[in-house]
Amino acid sequence: MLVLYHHGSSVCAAKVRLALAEKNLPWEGRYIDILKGEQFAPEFRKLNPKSVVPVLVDDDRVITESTVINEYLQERFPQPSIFPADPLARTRMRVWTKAVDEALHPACAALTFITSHRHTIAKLGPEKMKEFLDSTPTISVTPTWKAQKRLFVEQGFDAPGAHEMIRLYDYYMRKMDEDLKDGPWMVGGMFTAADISLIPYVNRLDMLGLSGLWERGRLPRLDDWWQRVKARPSFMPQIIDWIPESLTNDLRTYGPQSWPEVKRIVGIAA
Ligand SMILES: N[C@@H](CCC(=O)N[C@@H](CS)C(=O)NCC(=O)O)C(=O)O
Repeated sequence: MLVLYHHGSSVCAAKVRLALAEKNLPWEGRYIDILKGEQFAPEFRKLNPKSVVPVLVDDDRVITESTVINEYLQERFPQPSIFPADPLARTRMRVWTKAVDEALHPACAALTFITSHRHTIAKLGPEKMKEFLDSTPTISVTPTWKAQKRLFVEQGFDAPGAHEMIRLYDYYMRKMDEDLKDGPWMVGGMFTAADISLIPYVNRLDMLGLSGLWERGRLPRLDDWWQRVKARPSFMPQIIDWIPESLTNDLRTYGPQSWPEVKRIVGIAA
């Protein structure tokens, strides 16, 4: 039996839920509320010392890192495949899954905390919020996440590096649009792990009311890809339905308030 430790707001966990659905694999969930600090519980830390979701347990085998988990699922359950057959297309897919892990994910964590999660965390009250920030291990979402998360929560857009992270996010949206010239999917005609890796990150911007980054003709190929993604049967149940209502409300309330600032930072004319 496949057991997934996950959370509704986790982009990385969403990648794995999508892969499981696209491969028609049954799984059981263990819900870890990462905005309440459940990832810091000693039992979970035994599974992943970084205190991050997702974690996949396949019988007694523990697998961490969302991209590695999706590779494992592909190798263990090859059909239906989420990897292209052609080795060169596979390299293009992996360049994308690597970019997500190395750059887009830290940019997304920063943007989400700056625009919305800082307000959600504040609702914990000062004592619980301090405990939440203090509990992050030294090596977590990234090797510098502990200190950065605190600054993003405390200072929002004024935190050091905040603007660079937002420009980095936008850079990858533009890069997606460029690669989609060979579409309809990220590496050509087949829906692959590259699309799966990117969907939760585009959805995050959409939920935060920041879809102006690609709409109104700015990134038309990305806009079309996004419509195709939303029409897939896996989209609603694996992405949207898992996001708790209170969190959806926070993302949809606080996110759009930051659009004027985001627009200014990436240089979209008024
Ligand atoms: N490289 C890891 C990153 C996992 C990660 O950053 N998970 C986030 C949610 S997407 C998390 O659990 N964060 C907990 C925290 O910020 O304390 C992966 O791809 O699985």
